[in-house]
Amino acid sequence: MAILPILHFPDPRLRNQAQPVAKVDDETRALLDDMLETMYAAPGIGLAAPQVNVAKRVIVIDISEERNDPHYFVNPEILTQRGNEVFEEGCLSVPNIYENVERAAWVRVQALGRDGQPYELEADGLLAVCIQHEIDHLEGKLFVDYLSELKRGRIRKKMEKWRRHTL
Ligand code: GNR
Ligand code: NI
Repeated sequence: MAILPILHFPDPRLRNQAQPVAKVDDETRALLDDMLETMYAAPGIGLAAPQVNVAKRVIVIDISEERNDPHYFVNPEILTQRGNEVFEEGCLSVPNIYENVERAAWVRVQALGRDGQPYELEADGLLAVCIQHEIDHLEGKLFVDYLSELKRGRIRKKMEKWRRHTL
């Protein structure tokens, strides 16, 4: 197990399209385990592989208070979505920034689990938000892309300043 370094906006590597995983093997499971450890340490409620510089369609999520209910998503696809809901989002790749984003209120998602078996999951509330946020990362999309050009520019400036002070 290992804690992996997280890329930060505006790193261009966050903009790459992630590639499907051909087979859930021991290497994939090692990635899932490292991502989960990295997410818990951050701490965050979700993490997508591109955030740790791995261009694969792999996501981990745990929205539980107790941090003992991990969800693993390999090659996730949203099958159905319904409704709209605004939620204040943050992102481990855009630290200290929180902004409202509108997404589907309910999703049905299909993915492979840690064992490589396909499964489906229905989600609303925070889990639905998080699934959509993480799948966006696989497309090279960040929550700041839903904001105005002006806001995104301000966030980019803040991030560059934060980087100079903390890294
Ligand atoms: O830890 C996280 N919290 C969060 C809060 C509201 C909406 C989305 C998220 S995901 C984020 C972790 C992260 O950046 N995942 O990509
Ligand atoms: Ni994120």
